[in-house]
Amino acid sequence: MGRRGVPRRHGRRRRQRAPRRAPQRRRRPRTGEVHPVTSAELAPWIDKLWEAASRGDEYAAVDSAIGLLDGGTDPEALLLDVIAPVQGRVGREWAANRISVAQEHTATAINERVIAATAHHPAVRAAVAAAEPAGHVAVACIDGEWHALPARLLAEVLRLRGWRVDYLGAQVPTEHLITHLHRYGPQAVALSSSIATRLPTAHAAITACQATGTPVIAGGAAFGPDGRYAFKLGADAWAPDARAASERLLGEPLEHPAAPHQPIDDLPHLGDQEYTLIARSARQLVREVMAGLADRFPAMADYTPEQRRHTAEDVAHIVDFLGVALYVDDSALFTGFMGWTGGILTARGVPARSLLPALDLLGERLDDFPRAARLIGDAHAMLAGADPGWFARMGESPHHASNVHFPGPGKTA
Ligand code: B12
Repeated sequence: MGRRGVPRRHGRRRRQRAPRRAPQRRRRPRTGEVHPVTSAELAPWIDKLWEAASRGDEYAAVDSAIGLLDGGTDPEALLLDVIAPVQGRVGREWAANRISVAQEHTATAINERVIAATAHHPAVRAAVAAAEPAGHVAVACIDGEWHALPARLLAEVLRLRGWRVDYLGAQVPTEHLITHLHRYGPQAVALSSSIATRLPTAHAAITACQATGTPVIAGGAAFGPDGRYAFKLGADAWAPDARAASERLLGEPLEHPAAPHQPIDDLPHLGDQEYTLIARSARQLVREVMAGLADRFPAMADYTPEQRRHTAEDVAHIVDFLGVALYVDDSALFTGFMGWTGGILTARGVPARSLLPALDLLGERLDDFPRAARLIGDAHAMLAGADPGWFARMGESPHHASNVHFPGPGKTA
C-alpha cells in the first residue's frame, strides 16, 4: 500500500535544534580516539593498500586498514580517502592496460574484504553505536548493477553518521526493493548505479520507489559527474560521493516525491519510440553489424571463436550505450562512451579509428531513426577528429567506459 500524503522528514530531530554546527563537523564518530588526518598523511597508506591489493595479498591489505584504525584514524577517512581512491586506481590501472582483468577482480575482491574488516573493527562498532541517531535509509543497487562496492562505502559512511542502514547490496530487483520499502518504511532510499546502461532500469526503480511515498537519492558514476541523469530521471536528490550524500540527507528534507507517474512523463522524447525499437532489436542489430564487419574485413574470417565473441560483445556494448543515450536524449553520453572506448583501445595498441566501421554499419541500419543518426554522427565526428593523445587521456577517465575487447584480435584483455 502506498503512503503518499504521510509527511516524512529527514533530520527532523536536528532541525529542531539551533544553531547548527558546521557540516563537516557533524556526526563524526566521537570515541575520543579518532583523529583527523590530512591527505598527505594518508597518501602512503593508499600506496600500501594498493600494493597489497594489486599483488593479491589480502592479509597485508586488511592489516594496513586495521593498523590505521588501531592508530585512531577516522574510519570515514579510511573508507573514502584510502579505500575509495585505491579502488579508483584499480579501474585506471586496468584501463591503461597495466593490470589484467583477473588482477582487477582480485584487487576489488580484496578491497571488499577490507571494507568488511573495517566495518567490524571495535573502534568502528563503537563509533557507530555512539553516533547520534539520524534516521533510517535503505541503500540498494539498481537491478542488473553489479558494482556493489560504491554502495557499500556509502552504507558504511551513513552508519558512521548515525543512520540505520538497510544495505540490500548488488542488483536488487525493483519489486523486491518496493516490498522492502513497504515492510520497513525507511525515510529515504539511496539508489546506486555505476554503469550507464542501467539508467532505464534506474528510472523505473526511482519512479516505483517514489510511488510508495519514499523519496529517492541517486548516486554512482552512471548518473554522470554532475548528476544530470539522476535529475533527468526524476530523483529527488543526487550527491557525488558518500560524504556529500550524508550531508545532503542530514540537510534540507528531501521533497515529498512527485505524484505517481510514468517514466515517459519525465522523458517526453521517448514518445518517438526510437529507444524502445532499438532496445528491442538490439540482438538483431549486433548480428547485422557483425555480418557487415565480416564482409568489409575479410581478415575476420581468421578470428578465433573467442575473438569473434569478444568483438560481438563490444558491438553489443556500443548498441547498449546508443540505446541509453537515446533514453536520456544526451549525445554526450554516447560520444563519451565511444571516446573512452577509443582510449581503452589506444592503450592496447589498437587505433581508436578502428571503431568507425562498426559505427558506419550501425548508422546505415538506423538511418530511419533521426535521433540515433545524430548520435552516431556526433560520435563518428569525434572519433575521426581526435588525436591519439586525447584518446589516451580518455582511457584514464573513470566516467566513460566500455567493455574491453573491440576490435583487434588478441589486442585487448
Ligand atoms: C570494480 C569494478 C567492477 C567489478 C564490481 C565489483 C563490485 N563488487 O563492486 C566487476 C568486475 C563486477 C565489474 C563488472 C562490470 N563493469 Co565495472 N568497474 C569496476 C571499477 C574498476 C571500480 C568501481 C568502483 O568500485 N569504484 C570506486 C568507487 C569508490 O567509486 P565511486 O563511483 O566514486 O563511488 C562513490 C560515488 O559514486 C558515490 N555513490 C555510489 N553510489 C551512490 C549512491 C548514492 C545514492 C549516492 C548519493 C552516492 C553514491 O559514493 C561512492 C563513495 O564515495 C570501475 C572503474 C572505475 N574507475 O570506477 C569499473 C566500471 C564501473 N565498470 C564498467 C563496466 C563497463 C563493467 C562491465 C560491463 C564489464 C564487463 N565486461 O562485463 C561489468 C558490468 C556489470 C554490471 N552489470 O554491473 C565501466 C562502466 C561504464 C559506464 N560508463 O557506465 C567502468 C567505469 C570501467 C570499466 N570499463 O571497467 N566492474
